[in-house]
Amino acid sequence: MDAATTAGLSPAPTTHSRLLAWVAEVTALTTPARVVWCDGSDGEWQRLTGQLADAGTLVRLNPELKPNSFWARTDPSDVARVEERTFICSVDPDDAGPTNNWMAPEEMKQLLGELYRGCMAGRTMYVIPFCMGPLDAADPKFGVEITDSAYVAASMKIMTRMGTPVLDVMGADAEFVPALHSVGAPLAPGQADVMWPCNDTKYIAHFPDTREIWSYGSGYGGNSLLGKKCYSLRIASVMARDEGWLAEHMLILKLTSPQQKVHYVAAAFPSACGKTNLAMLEPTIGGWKVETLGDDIAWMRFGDDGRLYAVNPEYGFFGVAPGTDDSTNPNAMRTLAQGNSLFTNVALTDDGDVWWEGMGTPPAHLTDWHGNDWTPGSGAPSSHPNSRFCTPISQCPILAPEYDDPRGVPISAILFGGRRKTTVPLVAQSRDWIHGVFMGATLSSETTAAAVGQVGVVRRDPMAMLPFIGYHAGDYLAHWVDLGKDADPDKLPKIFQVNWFRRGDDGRFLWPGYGENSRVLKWVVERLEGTAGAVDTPVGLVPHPAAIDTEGLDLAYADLAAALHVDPTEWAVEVPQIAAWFNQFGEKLPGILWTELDSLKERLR
Ligand code: SAT
Ligand code: MN
Repeated sequence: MDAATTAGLSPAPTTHSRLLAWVAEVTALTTPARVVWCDGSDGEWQRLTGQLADAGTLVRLNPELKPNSFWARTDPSDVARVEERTFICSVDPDDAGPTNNWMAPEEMKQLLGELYRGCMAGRTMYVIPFCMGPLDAADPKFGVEITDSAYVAASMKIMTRMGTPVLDVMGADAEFVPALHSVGAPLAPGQADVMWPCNDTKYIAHFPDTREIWSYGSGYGGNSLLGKKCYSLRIASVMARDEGWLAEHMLILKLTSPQQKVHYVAAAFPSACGKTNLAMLEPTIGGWKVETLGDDIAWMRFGDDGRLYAVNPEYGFFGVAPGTDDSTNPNAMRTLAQGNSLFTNVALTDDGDVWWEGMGTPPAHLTDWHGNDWTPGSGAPSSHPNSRFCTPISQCPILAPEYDDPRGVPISAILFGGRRKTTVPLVAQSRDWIHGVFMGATLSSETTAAAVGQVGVVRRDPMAMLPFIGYHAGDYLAHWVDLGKDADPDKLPKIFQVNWFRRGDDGRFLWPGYGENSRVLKWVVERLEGTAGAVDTPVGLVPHPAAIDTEGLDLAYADLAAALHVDPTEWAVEVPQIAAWFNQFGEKLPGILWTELDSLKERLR
């Protein structure tokens, strides 16, 4: 079947023969009713969102409150990433390692090939050329997503550089990552569609050896917007291993001190632990300024000057909605106020705006994420804890102008953070690169609603990349170690560990977080510039409470001291857990990380 004729629209807008062949092959396999090549235009957005609104998948929000914006509700079973159904299909099972699900590539392709057969019947197949990172990069990273979800096509316009400009730069033979997605819900002739088509059977499959992505059964962001976690982390981490760079789950921010000194900071936190809030932070200390470059993913390469430069491959924010408001993240609220956004699984107000938990006093009536009437007495939250906003990065009022610079920005500091009630101090600086890699390798966090499964369980999450490393985690840690070996230590970013989430014995947060985290960033900068002191503790260099600027902050000294406290008995519990964590990587774990663990044990004695 010929894609262009099936479309009954314009002919395929490319002469890229491998792309045309792949589109023809997928068309023949999945038998869509029509094929549409996405051009990325505003007209196309209007068409897609209009059709989705007609179909009942989207509800148009009040244009006076949220112009050109829409509310979506998913099937209640399709609300988060499905890590159990996510596979790294390397040829050698050892390349997937103990932290990934593995299936042989031929076996997965056979299995999914059967599921894909006829799976787009009655639907439109969208072909979305996209580029992760600036199009004018020296080595632009292209992808093409084929999907039968108009919601995905519309979301990809926000999250990536996509459409005709990408095809133009791809020309006739550029390399690209083929990324196939289907919701797995074919329509028989005359069959009415449902609001959120998806399938109980789900597979999120990656083929790192051939750099392909096949996703089936889910329409939810992280499972279906394949440029994001699937490409920019799982596949890109493999590219990065092979090409000597890093693809990381990190925000990028620009920090300017009152003396007008600029530092760029990258920070890794697991999903739903506040990356978007930190990326858009409004400092509470005078004279400091934060600007945003990215809130989720950083690609980092060494520049000719020996420094590590970071680029945000994305073009939008896909942030957790609940907890976001004018006090916790005013810049996100200003970004959203401009409209042009999709909101998924939040609540709808009676005047056609969105609402979610954390926005202050709830209205007397809402439509909740299930589509039901909701009142403050309803008992259950109005919004799913992993409900999301999807909004263009260009609307961020504190966007750093260099966010679009293909050379990226030189990183001075890397923060590794997790959500831990106990043990881990508010901030600690590593002694050197290897100690910093050890901090990242042993990072742990309580699980959140961003992935299907139990919430609040502590798990190790190396560099906040546990669900996103596209190869053996031991090899990944060795890659981090190796990059430091060849680099000039003075030019390497300094590595810090942070924990905004430590609690007192009474369960209350010891540190206020949000904008107040600027006080921790200030100490980080003072460490970079050699002007702040630190206490040498068994786990790293920790500020004395007096070294944190608390001017204007209503915080008991005892709470700050407790937030910074390193308790050897708590850490003694951690040591065997780290050893068990390391043991599963066998020979692949760089020996130097065992040496780091031994030194930690020694210092704890
Ligand atoms: O749904 S996403 O995977 O894109 C968000 C996240 O879990 O970080
Ligand atoms: Mn994320």
